[in-house]
Amino acid sequence: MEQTLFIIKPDAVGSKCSGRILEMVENAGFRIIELRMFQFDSKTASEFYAMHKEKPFFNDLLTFVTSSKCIACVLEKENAISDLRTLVGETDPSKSPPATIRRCFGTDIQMNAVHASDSMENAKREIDILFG
Ligand code: FUP
Repeated sequence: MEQTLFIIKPDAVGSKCSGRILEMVENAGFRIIELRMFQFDSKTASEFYAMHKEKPFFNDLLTFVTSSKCIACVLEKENAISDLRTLVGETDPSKSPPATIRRCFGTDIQMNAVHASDSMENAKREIDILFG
């Protein structure tokens, strides 16, 4: 069964939306097979977001994701990676379709509530960083 990595980011944990977000995930057919609350340190966040390290938003992104606790889950489902990206929506919450997690709980392109792996390769890499 396909697995993907899902993170509820500091904005959504801080605004007490974690329960409602996990309810949406389970109602969409995903099984939570691992779950942990953690806080990114700079080194782990840099490794996790390494593909963005030349981007202008990289430093702000690191400051945000390391600011307080996150909840990370390994989710399992057939077609988990693609189906979770659909449930999550676009990077910018205001451009996300209604009933997507980011449209419901995101604030802006940085504080967009959640992370979902975008490929099988990244799912494996990200699960290894946070659960390996
Ligand atoms: P996504 O796959 O939708 O999470 O988006 P990206 O991989 O493109 O970006 C990863 C994270 O970088 C986003 F969740 C938020 C942050 N980001 C910004 O802060 N500003 C931007 O312009 C783009 C992304």
